[in-house]
This record gives sequence, structure tokens and C-alpha cells, in this order.
Amino acid sequence: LTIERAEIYLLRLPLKFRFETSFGVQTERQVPLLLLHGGGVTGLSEGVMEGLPMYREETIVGALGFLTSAALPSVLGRSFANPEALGEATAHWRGNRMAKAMLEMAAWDLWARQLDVPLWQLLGGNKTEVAVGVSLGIQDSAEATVESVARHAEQGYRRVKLKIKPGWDLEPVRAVRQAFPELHLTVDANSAYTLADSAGLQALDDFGLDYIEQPLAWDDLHDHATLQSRLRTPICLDESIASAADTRKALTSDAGRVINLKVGRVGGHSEARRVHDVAQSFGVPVWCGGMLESGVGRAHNIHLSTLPNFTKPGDTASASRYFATDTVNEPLEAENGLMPVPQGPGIGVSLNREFVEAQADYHEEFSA
Ligand code: OSB
Ligand code: MG
Repeated sequence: LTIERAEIYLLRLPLKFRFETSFGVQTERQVPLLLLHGGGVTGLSEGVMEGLPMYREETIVGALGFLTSAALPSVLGRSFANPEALGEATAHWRGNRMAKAMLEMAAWDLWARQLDVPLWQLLGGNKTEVAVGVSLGIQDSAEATVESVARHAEQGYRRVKLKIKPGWDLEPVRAVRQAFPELHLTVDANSAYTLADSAGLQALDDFGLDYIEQPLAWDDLHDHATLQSRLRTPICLDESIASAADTRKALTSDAGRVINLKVGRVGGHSEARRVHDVAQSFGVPVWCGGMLESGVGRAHNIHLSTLPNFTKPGDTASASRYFATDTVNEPLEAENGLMPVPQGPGIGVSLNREFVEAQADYHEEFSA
């Protein structure tokens, strides 16, 4: 696995819907892409960090700085036994897991393409399609929420997640549960509550939710453990899990009973597999989260979701739901709530260079 040359693109893609969460409103996505060239093929990855540190602490400018000044210079012109060994080249720097993930994930894609096998096989997956749900932003009213759920349930999504925040939780959940008594329903607070809200969150116990995602602070496991002891509904941890070590600590203290696993958040596929394995050893299911990725990131997520302990529907909905034009040429479309796993070498999709080039605010090449 030799890294000969690299390229970074940063582009903006308008979202097809207004996505409101407890953080605020998103109407577009900034997409950082990394291309690693070696052995006549190109590995692709997409960053999940955002412009501002709302979800976690990383930002796009921070990631570009870290990649260009530290991470890329430490791998360019070098050879590695495998992507995991390449990942170790950046392990001594603290944090920056989303930026490190960009490098590591592109290396996995590059390696799989060099070996001419689909990424899911190298990762140890065992599925040709993966179950998907959908993450719905906060709507203006309970009626609009029910209407949106109806539209997506009709499309076959196998689970619906509603974004909630203090003051907008019981009402939409009650309305949706009344309209869809059998639906696999979850909520995601993106860290908007504190333990002082325990009583309000306990009220959600009556609605048969599969789980409540990340109710409390992004960097707190202790309070999640306290809250879990007060709830019948399982807590699903998202923001709070950045590593396999975090997973062990969370599950040892019963801070959650489900893990939303995002490969970009934990530093890449190698660490994602370790998170997956730790959760499995605790008998805790994982599912694949999303960060509104374009096709490059979405394809990585789909491949990772083929591992055996991904037993709940992920957030890797159809690409056409998000963007009018994608960064990749191949459509990534779920049918009846099942997303086919691309079967070509690597992540199995190719970059739509012309589109990426046209949309790019920034493009730079790097060599040793
Ligand atoms: O909390 O899972 C989250 C999007 C951006 C940041 C955080 C989250 C999300 C989503 C959307 O829920 C998932 C998707 O459809 O990609
Ligand atoms: Mg979440």
C-alpha cells in the first residue's frame, strides 16, 4: 500500500430539504473529499466534520490544517503493510479523529481497489444489502411530522428517527405513534437535554421507542449512565462514542444499550471494527449513523454496515433524498428499505470528477 500522491477537494452541495436539529438549521452540506493515488488506482474518502463545531469539536478548517501540515506529510511517498498500519502513522496525534478517518478510509478504498475486491469483503462483512431507516429533521407542527413520516414509511424505510429538542419532543412522538402504532420509531436529541430533564424523558417511555439517541452532553458518559438507570427505553450513544475505549467504558457503566457507529467519528474503519466488536462482546447492537454524506461517504458507510453486529437499520438512506447531483456516478438507492452494497472493487463507486471540479471551492494536490 504505497501512497504516491493525494488531492483534497472542498465543495458545497445544497440539500434537497431543510434539516433542523437541536443544533439549528442546515440547508447545505460542505463536503471535504480526499483522493489517495497509488499503484495506478485512486482511493476515495469524505470527511464528516462540519464548518462549525456543533456536533463534535472538529471543524473543516481544522481538519484541512491537520491533514496538510501533519497527516499527509507523514504518509506521502511511504509504503504500508495495510490500512491499519497507515492509520498508526497518525495515532500519536491527539483527537482529530474525523480528519484521521479521511486518511484511513481513503487508504482502505485504495487497498481494496489494488487487491481488486469490494471493501466489505476486506472488512469482514457478510451482507449484500443493508437495512436502512431515515432521520427526519424537526418540522413546524405535529401534522407536518406525521405527514413526513407517512411519506418515508411508504418508501419502505425500516425505521424512522425524529429529531427532538426541549419543548419539541412529546408532542411529535405522541402524534406519530398514534398514527403508526407498529413503526420502529426512535428520537435523536443531539445532546440537547440535561439530567434536570429526566422526568420529561421518562414520559417518552410510554411510546415504545427503539431507543433515545444522545439525549445528554456529547462528552459525558456518567450522566448518561444515571439517565439510563431512570429509563426503560434504551439509550443509544452517538456523539459520546469516539473510540473502542469509549465504547468499553460506556457499556461497562450501562450508559447506553445501543451504539450509533459512524466510521468518520471514530477515526476510520479499523477503529469502527473495534467499536463493533466491543459492542458485540457486550451483546449490544450497533447501527450505522450518517452525517448527510454524499455518495463517497455513503458508500463507505454501506460497506461498514455489512458487519454482523449491525443489526438495526442505519441512517444511510437513498442518496437521491439528499442531493440533486451526487459526488459519485453510481446511484445509491434503497429499495423497500434495503440498500444494495456496491460490488465493484473498493467502495464500488467512482468519482463524478466533472461535477466535483465544478462545485469545488478548493482543490489542492500533494506529493512527497
Ligand atoms: O446526530 O445522527 C446525527 C446529521 C448530521 C449530524 C448529526 C446527525 C445527523 C443525522 C442525519 O441524523 C443522518 C443522515 O441522514 O445522514
Ligand atoms: Mg445522532
